[in-house]
Amino acid sequence: MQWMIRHKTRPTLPVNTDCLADRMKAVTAISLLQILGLTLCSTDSDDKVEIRAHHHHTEENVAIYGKATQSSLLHGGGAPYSHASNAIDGNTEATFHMGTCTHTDTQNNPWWRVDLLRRYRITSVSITNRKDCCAERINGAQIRIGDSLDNNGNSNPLCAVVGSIPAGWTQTFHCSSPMVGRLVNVFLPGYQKVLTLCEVQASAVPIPVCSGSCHNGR
Ligand SMILES: [Ca+2]
Repeated sequence: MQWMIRHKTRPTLPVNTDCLADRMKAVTAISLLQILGLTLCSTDSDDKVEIRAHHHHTEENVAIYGKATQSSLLHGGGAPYSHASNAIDGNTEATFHMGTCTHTDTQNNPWWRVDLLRRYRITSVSITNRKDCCAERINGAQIRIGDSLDNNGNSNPLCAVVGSIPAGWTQTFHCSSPMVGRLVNVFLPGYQKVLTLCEVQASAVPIPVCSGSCHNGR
């Protein structure tokens, strides 16, 4: 029987466990690595175990690490203030002309999306609403989380629906249970709508990447 200990920055180290002493060393090493916060994963073979670095993360806003896009851009002179990335610039200033809010054109079913670039377990999403006007525009927006780009991601599972957010306020919407995905959409269904978001924050922890099933951390 052979145990394989892998680390993403180190070569694979075969450990011969043919005798009891070597087996005990391997078990001790695995236990120590688990204590250090590494993830133990099994491969398809019962004879191999993979150990991957996995830090025990606390929740944080992961949206700022992502890449944002939206269904349209306000036309005319306001366009430079309206880009999708303004909702993940880490700035909750809510006066539109400060240049840290998004703004679609007037259209049917506008949407905004952030690709988090990896999968996370997301517990809540916070939205900062525009302060200087038009606070009611956000009413009815749907927060959707998942991995599919079908319908631009707007058909992914629903986390929450925005009732209303007072002008300039940041309001947090908790999914009924944590949701896994790399895409977070804010979708505003309806005829001739405008979607403006001054900041979107997704509170989440990363999902460990394992080739097999993970026994510690998932
Ligand atoms: Ca912002």
